[in-house]
Amino acid sequence: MENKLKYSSPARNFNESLLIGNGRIGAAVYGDPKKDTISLNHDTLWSGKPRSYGKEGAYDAFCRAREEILSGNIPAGQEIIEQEINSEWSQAYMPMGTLYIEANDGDITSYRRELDMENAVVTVDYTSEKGSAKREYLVSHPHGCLAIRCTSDSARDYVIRADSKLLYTCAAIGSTLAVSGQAPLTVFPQGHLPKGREQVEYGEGSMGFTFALEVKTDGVLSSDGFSLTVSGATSLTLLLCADTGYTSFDKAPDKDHEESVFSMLSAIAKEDFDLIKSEHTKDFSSYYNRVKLDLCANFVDKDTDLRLEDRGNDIGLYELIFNFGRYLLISSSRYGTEATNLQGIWNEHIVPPWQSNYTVNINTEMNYWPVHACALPEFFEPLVTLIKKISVNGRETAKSFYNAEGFVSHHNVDLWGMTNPVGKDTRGSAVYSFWALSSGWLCRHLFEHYEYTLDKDFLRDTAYPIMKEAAKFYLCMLVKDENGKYIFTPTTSPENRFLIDGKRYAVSKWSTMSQCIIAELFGNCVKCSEILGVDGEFASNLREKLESLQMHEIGEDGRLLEWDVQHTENEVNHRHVSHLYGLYPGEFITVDSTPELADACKKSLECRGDEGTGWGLAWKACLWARLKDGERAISFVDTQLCPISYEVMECKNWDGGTYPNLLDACPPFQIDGNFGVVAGIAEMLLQYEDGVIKLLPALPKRLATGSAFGLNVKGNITVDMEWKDGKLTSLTLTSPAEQTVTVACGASEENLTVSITPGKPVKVI
Ligand code: FUC
Repeated sequence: MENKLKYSSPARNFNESLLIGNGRIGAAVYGDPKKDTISLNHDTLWSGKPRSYGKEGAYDAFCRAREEILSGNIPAGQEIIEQEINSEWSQAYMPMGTLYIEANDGDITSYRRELDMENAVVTVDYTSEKGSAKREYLVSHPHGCLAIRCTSDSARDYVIRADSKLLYTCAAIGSTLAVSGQAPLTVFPQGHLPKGREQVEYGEGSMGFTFALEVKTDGVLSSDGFSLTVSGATSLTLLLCADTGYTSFDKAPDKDHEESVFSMLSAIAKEDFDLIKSEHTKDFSSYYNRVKLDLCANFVDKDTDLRLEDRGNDIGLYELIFNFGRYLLISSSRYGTEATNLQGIWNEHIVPPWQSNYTVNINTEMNYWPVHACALPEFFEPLVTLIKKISVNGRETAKSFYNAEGFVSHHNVDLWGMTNPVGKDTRGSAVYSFWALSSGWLCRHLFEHYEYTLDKDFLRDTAYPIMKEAAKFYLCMLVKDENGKYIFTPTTSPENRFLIDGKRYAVSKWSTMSQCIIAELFGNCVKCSEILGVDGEFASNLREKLESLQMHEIGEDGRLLEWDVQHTENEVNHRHVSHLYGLYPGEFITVDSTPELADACKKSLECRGDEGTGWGLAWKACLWARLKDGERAISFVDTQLCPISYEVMECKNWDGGTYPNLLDACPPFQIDGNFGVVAGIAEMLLQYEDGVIKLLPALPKRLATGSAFGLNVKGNITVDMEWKDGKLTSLTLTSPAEQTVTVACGASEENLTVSITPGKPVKVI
């Protein structure tokens, strides 16, 4: 199994650095022995503070906009939305600081840099004029710190410094170096600077932060007040803790972070690096090794960045990208931490691309697509935390913008749980911001968590109460159209536009994705009511709406309709494929049960083309896998593995790929594609469709022989399987829940019925 990323030179920028993290602290390691750079993040360090999520006059404007759209005047309706409804932007995820380790090594004669994903340790082994040396870097979850050890066979001198791009002060005293600072109160997104404002503004009440490190060495330690100097050391250990003022999304960030950092640091300062490392690797590998994918690849003795050139032939790369996504998930989404944002927990920019926020019209959801299939249900909890925030703040938004019950969120969320549509005073903003469906989409994840884990307590106490409030919002909003169908209106289809008289518009009477998300939420609420034996009347109301809810339609050209009418699209190859939600992640369309709709999806995909952003490619891999076309599915993984130079920092043509450090290039770096591709590969091997477990449903020829151990499927079932020349040769199912399941193997029509006894592996084949 491929578990290592390997390089023969230090990173030149972030896109070549190696990422480590414990969900809270994130670090990007550059690994240059002479001047090492380690950029640091903390998952709660964001600009901003709690605010209100309503807007005066918004509901009145909404009513007027709705009237215009329903009467066919899209330009007038969209104008009202953009001028009178759209509101404040989200805040941004901040870089915390950078740590530098300088050493007097002289010329380097040999160099290796590796990330061992199974143990979550980065190592740099090198030889310089002074002899050989090694560096190890890890972020420990059990000890809550970043730990770095530099060892060498002869003495070295080091200088250790730190700084931050935010407002900060730095102090070095004794063996400690500490940085304290303040995040901005407001960061405006790139390209959206209101007149008379600064891109980055500081002000009262924003988030403070501290990080501090303790040095342990056999050398002589001194300091000049700002940096630490170590002379004549063969061993140097740095232990770093960090914290911010954040306590809760609805409270001023006023925690004493300095006090908390120093108490954490003093608690671990005595710990030996070897002990920290052994507890860390034990902890990390226990999650990482839950799943094992072996595609019988030949060993390739090449640096990882060079292997990307041979994508499509180098089978081990599929294992590597699959394992890397799981590695990133375990490193960034620990129980009790914040959900992974656009850049996971790793961001170096003070004005990051798209604020490094939660973009919830595909990106955040994609981050959590692989979590259950890859047997990491605990790592889903941070998303629940995020959903809980919006379920509170979104009540104000529902009331203020729509005069509706329940709660709603739009396309952006931040640490503070913002829920309003963004794009204040911005012409053209409706295409991304006027989309009130993320609260519905996020609820699919809550119900899915139950379906995988069968955790009824979670369903009763957490998932269903939130789902019900989300459903109430859409219930209030539905109106009957002239055909007697319930529609959610007006809306958009993220982030696509169509042409009217040669001009681009985005707001429509209804969109397929909006309808699908509502249908799914209502359907799942009905299931909850049955499982929990509650809310019978509410469920009947939902059932009644479901019967007349506008759903999929096929256009004259055989494609699935994206909007209420077959508009001429502004961009036929648009990167989003929102109207295919019902195929993936939704479960409305399958090749067997709805073949016509499946064909329409195929046509839509063909027409959209085979290019895309990193996440767009991953989504298409999942969609083709659901269409049972393994060859097409894997071709998107190959395109995603297309090397993107470390120097490419922004998007030009939405051509996605992979940076040298295997991070997904939207471009720029966006972590969603790394997670989406894991889901895509898992979908090729295992699906759950219409109550049937489908094994190897979309197996590409080049993955004809292999094994996968530990993948999970709905029903709390763990699947271990081996296959040879495209045929399943061994299958074992295990579950803590007694149940009888139906299993279909490969393309064969024959279904098997399997009875599972709790905790006892059942060998089916
Ligand atoms: C949506 C996408 C972009 C990008 C951004 C973060 O706006 O359309 O491609 O992923 O989110």
